[in-house]
Amino acid sequence: MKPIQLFDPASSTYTYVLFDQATREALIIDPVDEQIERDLATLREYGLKLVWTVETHAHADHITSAGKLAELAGARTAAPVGCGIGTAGVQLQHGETLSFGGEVLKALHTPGHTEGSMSFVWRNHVFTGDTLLINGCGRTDFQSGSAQALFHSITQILFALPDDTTVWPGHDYQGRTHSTIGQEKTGNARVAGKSEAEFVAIMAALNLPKPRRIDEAVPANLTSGLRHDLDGALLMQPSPVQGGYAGDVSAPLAWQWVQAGEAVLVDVRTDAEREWVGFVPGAVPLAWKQWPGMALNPAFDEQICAAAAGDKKLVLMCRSGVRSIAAAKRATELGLEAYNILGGFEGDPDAQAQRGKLGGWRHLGLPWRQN
Ligand SMILES: N[C@@H](CCC(=O)N[C@@H](CS)C(=O)NCC(=O)O)C(=O)O
Ligand SMILES: [Fe+2]
Repeated sequence: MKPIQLFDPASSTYTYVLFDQATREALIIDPVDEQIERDLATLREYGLKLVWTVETHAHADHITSAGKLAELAGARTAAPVGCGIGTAGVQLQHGETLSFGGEVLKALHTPGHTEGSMSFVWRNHVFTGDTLLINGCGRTDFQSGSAQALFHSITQILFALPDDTTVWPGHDYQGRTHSTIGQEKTGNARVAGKSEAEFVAIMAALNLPKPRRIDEAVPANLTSGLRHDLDGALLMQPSPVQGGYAGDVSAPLAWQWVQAGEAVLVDVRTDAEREWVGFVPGAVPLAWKQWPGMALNPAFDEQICAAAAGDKKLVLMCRSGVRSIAAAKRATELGLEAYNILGGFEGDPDAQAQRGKLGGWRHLGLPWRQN
């Protein structure tokens, strides 16, 4: 079985779609924002259900469509833990796997092009991102790149794979599509037969111009591509409100704050709702019930103050973003900095219609589980 290989001519980026033949569950590696219509059409054409979007690294030359694909196709987002992509629902560790149907993709930490870069193994294929290119390799002069680390990643990690493993690179600037580990071991001009010192000298002498879109692309990619357009910019800022609490935040921004240790997520749905629909890992469960006495409920007050642990922001989530406003107002009365998560866990159909997006926590690729 082979991956579907797709090409973005503007950035010479390869995107890969892998799928399980029996269940039609699919995974996409390094999707490009401008190609989202092509990618959705590809999924439709093959009859696939996208379950994962995966990044090899935070790209410097194009913007990912991961956040949009999560919303439009219902996929979950995964990215290497060392890349700082705070909005990705799964922060991949070395050796970790992702399943799609009966198929498994395994993450290998291959730093060098960037500190967090990963390659991914599926059957006898390896998706090398910009770690190993055909007869080349990614540059190492930005994003905590390191020629020493790259040499180690290529020669010790990737070259340890069987020689007949097919290499699918993140880019090719000369129209080549794939190679093998064996071919790169013997023929890659930068590494074959080279010492680490020779490799480091080659990389130091490259003097490549800065990628054209780096200043725009890297920040956008740190939020799964959600920051670069007007809507995305709005998604990644709290919107102030008049009504007695700190503001409204999108689920991706709330999640980024939680990942950064700045905020605590409080799930104000009931236990029964959580069990029925789904949990967010690490959220503090503290139900806000819609009855008049709730605003003077000492147990709620005590627990929400404890959740804030002194000075953390609180981000409050309910099913569709209504009860969480009442709860945020009460927390504000108690002197806490409390925000409402727009759309809640499920998404508010009216709000979605008005804003055109904001599908709620579980449609945005953020982490949740069934029980
Ligand atoms: N001209 C391209 C440069 C792209 C570039 O620098 N690509 C990186 C990967 S993000 C790389 O490692 N290129 C290796 C090379 O050009 O040899 C642009 O402006 O986007
Ligand atoms: Fe790159």
